[in-house]
Amino acid sequence: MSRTLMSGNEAVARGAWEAGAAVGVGYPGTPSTEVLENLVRYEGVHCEWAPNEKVAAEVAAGVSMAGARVLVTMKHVGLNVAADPLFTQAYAGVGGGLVYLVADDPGMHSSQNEQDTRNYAAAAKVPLFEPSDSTEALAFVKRAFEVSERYNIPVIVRTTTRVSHSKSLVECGDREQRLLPAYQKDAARFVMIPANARNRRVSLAQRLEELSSCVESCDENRIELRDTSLGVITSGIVYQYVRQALPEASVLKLGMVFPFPEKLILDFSSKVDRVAVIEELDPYLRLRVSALGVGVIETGLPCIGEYTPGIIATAFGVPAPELREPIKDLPPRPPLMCPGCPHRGVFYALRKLKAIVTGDIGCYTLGALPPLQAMDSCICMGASIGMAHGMGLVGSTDRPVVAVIGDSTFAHSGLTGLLDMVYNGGAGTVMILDNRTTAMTGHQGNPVSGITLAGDPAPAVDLEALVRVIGVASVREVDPHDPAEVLAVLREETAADHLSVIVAKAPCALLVREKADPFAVDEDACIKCGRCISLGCPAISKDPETSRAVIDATLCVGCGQCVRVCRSDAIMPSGAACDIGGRWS
Ligand SMILES: Cc1ncc(C[n+]2csc(CCOP(=O)(O)OP(=O)(O)O)c2C)c(N)n1
Repeated sequence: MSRTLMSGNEAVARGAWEAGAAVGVGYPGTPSTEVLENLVRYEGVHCEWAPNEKVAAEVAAGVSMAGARVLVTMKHVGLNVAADPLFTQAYAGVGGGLVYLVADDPGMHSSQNEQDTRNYAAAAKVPLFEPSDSTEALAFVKRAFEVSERYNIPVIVRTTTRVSHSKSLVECGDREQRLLPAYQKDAARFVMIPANARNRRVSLAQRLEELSSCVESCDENRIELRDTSLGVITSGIVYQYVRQALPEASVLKLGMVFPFPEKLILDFSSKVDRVAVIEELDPYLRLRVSALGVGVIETGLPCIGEYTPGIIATAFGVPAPELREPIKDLPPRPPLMCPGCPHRGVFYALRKLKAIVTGDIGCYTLGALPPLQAMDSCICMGASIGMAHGMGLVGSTDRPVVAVIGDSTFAHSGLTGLLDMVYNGGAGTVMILDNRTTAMTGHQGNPVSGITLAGDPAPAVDLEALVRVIGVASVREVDPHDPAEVLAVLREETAADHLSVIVAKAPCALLVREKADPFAVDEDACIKCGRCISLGCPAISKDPETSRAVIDATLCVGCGQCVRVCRSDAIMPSGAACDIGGRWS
């Protein structure tokens, strides 16, 4: 046994390894991404990225059916994608233990919505554990594997951003050695035709009944009696906040929140004068506690966003615990595309085209922000193509409609949208921004990038060949660092009456190790038109005295986009004449 400082994500990975998991599979998404990136470093466990969460859950279902333990990871919105296999897997049950690590993001630090995965556990009828720190993250994952096998059911471990990314001490143990049983067909369990599913539905009810007694006495749910004038029912990271804000209060700390421990709630409530329920996001616990007839005091705490110990203390009219305050008056740092980002040239051209852009999720979503502001929608991964098709069906605008999607997002859920357009005769324009990586979540490999999670080479899907073979009429490739070329091709394709895919191909600027020579502005030649500045490159600014453009040589990576959009040939490397092609006319 050794004690180590670990983040919640590192501890989840350690827990899966110690539990003897044979496979880890998932799709990246903050705050869950580092789980697999850590698990892959351990001996004896195979880890891989799937193109999306549904596929990840299905791979996990196969591993489990083959008798081995498996961890499947995703962020909260990923469970929307994986919900289909999860709900029916609960009926079928498991072979080897099957644990879903689902990371919620209260406050939407890096997500398109706030979702409370506890509701999914209740809806899919699968047990859910909620660790409040790294120690519990490790322990609960191991316990989740035991529960999964003992009760023959997939289990969710739900973390939130603060648990995933905060560090605390954990006790590391050894890896459980597990033998792989010989495969035995059990079609009545795994073939979910209605006749079998009806039986499994009854079986699921029985398994939940057995689990109901487990939650009443499990170690993960515990009563901490202190001053009995106030009893707080809580779970997850909020337990830590409650301990800081209300150190005297008695607490019922729930580590397993589905099935719901009704007897334990009633027992705790009978021991305290007043009951408060404190939880982030949805009133998951509060509604269930109230339904038992327990009077719950009004705290006025919101169901939106993240809590802090201070927010809880204020709600209870007690002094906020002394914590380090965030530094005030820091200069605002809005998210920006990096210098040399290939997405910038694409959005510059789309803005010039005055296109309606149905966007998608990735670094390129920053094209929605000033100064480019060239995106009209971003709903969920893969939505761009279906939305462009939908707009085309109504035909309410003369402006060209262009769907813009990244390579990882296209592999995740864009291909089916494109199939829909081909199938239904959609005549629109789709741009796939192929920067060879899943940049937004930290450069994970994907089916287009040619690299596996373990860092090994993989076949890289030929996007042009792929879209051609499914029936896209026109397939073009452009250099996104050449906005004039992008605009010219966009003009041609949006004017044509056919379905086209334009692949903008250039690696993510952060993957280009060799920085090209920086560019500089010739002060005499600059006519202060502001075109280069409207690219929104962090390396270019306006000199407050002369209003001329200035390039910060320490930031410039020499991508040449500004050279190409300059009206007066004022941008060049080291003062020399620049022979870069593709100038904007
Ligand atoms: C269902 C779902 N899963 C995961 C995520 C997290 N996520 C957001 S964008 C993205 C992929 C971005 O990669 P890509 O499309 O290649 O664009 P890039 O960032 O490289 O420009 C991921 C994994 C999410 N928002 N929704």
